[in-house]
Amino acid sequence: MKRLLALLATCATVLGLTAAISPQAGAAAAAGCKVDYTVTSQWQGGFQAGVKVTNLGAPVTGWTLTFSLPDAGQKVTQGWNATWSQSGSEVTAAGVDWNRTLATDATADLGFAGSATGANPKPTAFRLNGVACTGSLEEPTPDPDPAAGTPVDVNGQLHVCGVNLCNEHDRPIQLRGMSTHGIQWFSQCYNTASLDALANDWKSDLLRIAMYVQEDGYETDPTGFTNRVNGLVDEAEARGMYALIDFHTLTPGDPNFNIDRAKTFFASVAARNAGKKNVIYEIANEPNGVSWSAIKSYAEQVIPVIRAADPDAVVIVGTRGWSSLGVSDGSDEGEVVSNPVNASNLMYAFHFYAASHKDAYRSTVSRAASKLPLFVTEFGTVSATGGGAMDQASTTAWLDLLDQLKISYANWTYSDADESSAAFRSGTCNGTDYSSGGVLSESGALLKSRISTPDSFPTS
Ligand code: IDC
Repeated sequence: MKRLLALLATCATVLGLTAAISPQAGAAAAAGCKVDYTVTSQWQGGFQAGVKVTNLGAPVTGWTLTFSLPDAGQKVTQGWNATWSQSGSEVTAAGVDWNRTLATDATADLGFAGSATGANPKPTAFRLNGVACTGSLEEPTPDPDPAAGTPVDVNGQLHVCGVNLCNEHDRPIQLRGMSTHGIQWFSQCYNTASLDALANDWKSDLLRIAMYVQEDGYETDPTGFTNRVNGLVDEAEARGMYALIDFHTLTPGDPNFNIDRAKTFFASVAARNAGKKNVIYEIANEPNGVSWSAIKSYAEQVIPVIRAADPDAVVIVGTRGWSSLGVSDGSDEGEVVSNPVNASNLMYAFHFYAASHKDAYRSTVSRAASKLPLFVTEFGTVSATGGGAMDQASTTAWLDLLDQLKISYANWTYSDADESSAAFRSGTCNGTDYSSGGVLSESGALLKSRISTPDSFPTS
């Protein structure tokens, strides 16, 4: 009897499908919703998929997306950006706090990892709050005319526009790229072959240059480190990538401890690089154990030094609690919103480590993104120690969210450090191969697959 019911259900699904592709039925149900379903990767016994749902009807607050998985061997094992459950072939994804309100034409990007023991057909019968999503069979339309050229060719000098990072055409863009490890330890990883791979194979839009101030960094040799940073700015420029100059303060956590060094360093790099279009200045990596007002005071002293030499460059300032917008210190973005840095063309840094920082941090970013210009100048796929297991589900939830909000990001690290956050396997930088799949860590493989997809920089 059970089997018969299942069979009937399958027939109903197939019938539903047939009805949906007939032109009359498609036109009649156009007001419901649309789903773009994409299998982003597939392997023996499993797969990962993205589900982008667009609400074509009246605004909703609180929603449930249901669909069925046609093959009995298909099971959702993990999901993100929604609360997921499965009963038989029926899958349910319920909106979570940062996407539960969907205006008309608004979209939510969900995803899941699944097992598939047999065939892995596309799901059917997508319904949003019970209404059929007749757009589910549409193929996404490819960008008819993707802009040619490198990221810097296409976007030119950047500036902050509202809460976004905009290009020279005054259109919001998202930059996706990688951060170096500490250049005092890993300079062997930044050479012609590795930077070619970053620009050409990874199609990275940016290189973040992490110049630690302490821990054998800048303070031990200011001239030497300034020259090394400038050299990497030139390497990035030659390959059409943006260069994020990161004054990597970490311990001590109060950036004011380094304020004289910051003024000297930024006066020099800003004067030297003022004529370039590819430079962004990040003035304090991760303030910690210090109030927002102390960070703001530091920023208001360092920014004028940069502006005096390079008036039009974007500047990014770290936030309280290791650049968590205060969340890791029990605060939130409110302290910045109510007391912003007195400077224009400025963005605020947000950092996360996917295995440590999850829903509460994502909610903060979703909320803050409509009030503050945010740039994820550093994040890891692993725990905040830089090690431990990669959290694929949380990383994917984060990256989907950043894509949706057009928030730029750089991943820690483009290096072969002996820790799971590194993109390359230990020992890679002793050789010359940065391109084959074999040199990538688990984290590197995931990041390369995300960063190397085509950019869609608007030019008009
Ligand atoms: C870590 C490195 C590790 C190094 C340590 C030294 O991964 O090899 O020994 O710094 O300070 C941050 C920091 C970043 C950390 C990273 C991982 O910005 O410097 O790198 N992390 O712990 N914030 C959160 C995590």
